[in-house]
Amino acid sequence: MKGKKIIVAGAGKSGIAATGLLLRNGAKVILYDGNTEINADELKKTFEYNENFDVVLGELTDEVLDGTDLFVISPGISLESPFVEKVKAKGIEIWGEIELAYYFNNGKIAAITGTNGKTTTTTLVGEIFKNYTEDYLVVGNIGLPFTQFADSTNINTLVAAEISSFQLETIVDFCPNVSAILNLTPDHLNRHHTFDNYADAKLRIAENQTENDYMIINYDDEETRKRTEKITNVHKVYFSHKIVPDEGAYTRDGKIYIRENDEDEYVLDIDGINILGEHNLENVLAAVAIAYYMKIPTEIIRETVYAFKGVEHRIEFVREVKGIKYYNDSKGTNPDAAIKAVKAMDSMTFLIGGGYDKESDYDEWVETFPGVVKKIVLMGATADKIERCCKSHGFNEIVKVESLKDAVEYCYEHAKPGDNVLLSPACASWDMFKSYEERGTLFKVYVNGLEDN
Ligand code: UMA
Repeated sequence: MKGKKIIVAGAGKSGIAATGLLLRNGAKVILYDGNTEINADELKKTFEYNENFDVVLGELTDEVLDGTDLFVISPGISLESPFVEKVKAKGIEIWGEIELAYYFNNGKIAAITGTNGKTTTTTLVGEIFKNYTEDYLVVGNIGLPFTQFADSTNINTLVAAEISSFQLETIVDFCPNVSAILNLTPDHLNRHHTFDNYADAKLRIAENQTENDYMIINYDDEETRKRTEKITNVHKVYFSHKIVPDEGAYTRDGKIYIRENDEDEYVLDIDGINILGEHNLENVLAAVAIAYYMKIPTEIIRETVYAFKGVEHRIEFVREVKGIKYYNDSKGTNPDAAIKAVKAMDSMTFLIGGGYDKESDYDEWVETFPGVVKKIVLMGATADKIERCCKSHGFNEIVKVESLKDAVEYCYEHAKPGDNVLLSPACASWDMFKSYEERGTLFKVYVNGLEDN
């Protein structure tokens, strides 16, 4: 890279990290962004090695492009953008930010993709690595660009990377030691146009892998299983909670096992998992298989899974008080996400809902209440609207409160041992809070303040 002229497109998180990496390693970098409102001078101050650095905003001219050795593109930029067409026409090589990170990487990579569950699985794999070694990274679509750390890795570094379809569209040689596809349902069709294109981008995660590498596949997700059938270049293993695969992770009699060379190794008891719902059992199975094939001892996998409380604000177990379990799902900011949380509840539940009005439709959410929700405790701008919706579905166990604190206190006074209390508002937080994070954090403060005697 030394002395090469490289254009980095996109001045978001990925572009800034990629620029920093390239400057540290002696390249001449032009950071390009279509947004002319960006302050170029401020941007220049970000980098220590800024004598080889320039910023171009707005239009990308032939003059800037001429003599360019490499074009590094951020995941948010479509390959169909007119300026990218221009780059292709000039025969300049295009790498995604992940490809650039891979070029500098010396570590062992577990790359995780799929439509849902990527963040939870990547976080759990990262926690497992953390309990095994100090030399680990959790990077990628999860929010920390891989390029920020790629050149500080060594052969012992373990990398847990969440990888999106956008990032996979622009790989060249990227080859993880272990790849995983969690599931495939249509998403990002505005960029990929068809489900086939989207799925094909995801499958590229295994494109450069060999028989010495592993690809972990969700057997129970038909789309994933079928679409990976044609892949033959990599050692494929499966995870399932329905069948016993020839090789991989599976469940039997309430336990998770790994099967390898016709031998079964016990990993953990499903009872010990603290993240709820079938979707989370799949995430745990995936993480177990990924960690196992990254050669992490099963005791460490077991201890980490037992200690893992999930991603913050997503069906996060907070505490048990007087036999009542409290869950924080403040990230349930729309009915779809909130439905997953209700479905994940394993006993009768006091549900705290309501918030900022995004004009969502609450019918499907309310339809999941019978047999699970004992009482809905409503607050915020949508309280009346949700109340009407509940009543129209014949669900009348409704209480309205003025604040989140009142909601927690009501549940504390009325729930019985064995019940759950779940904050999963199905609404954004902005009527009463700055963010869903603030709402979730306050919920935890109130719950942690409850007396347990
Ligand atoms: N830009 C242009 N021209 C364009 C489009 C964008 O110049 O045609 C510029 C914008 O003006 C902006 C910059 O590109 O300045 C933004 O780049 P970006 O969208 O790639 O954003 P980053 O901040 O670099 O964040 C990206 C990922 N974003 C996307 O894939 C859209 C982040 O995933 C990721 O966490 C981050 O890199 C670190 O690796 C976010 C995401 O929404 C969370 N991902 C999707 C998802 O999870 O569903 C795939």
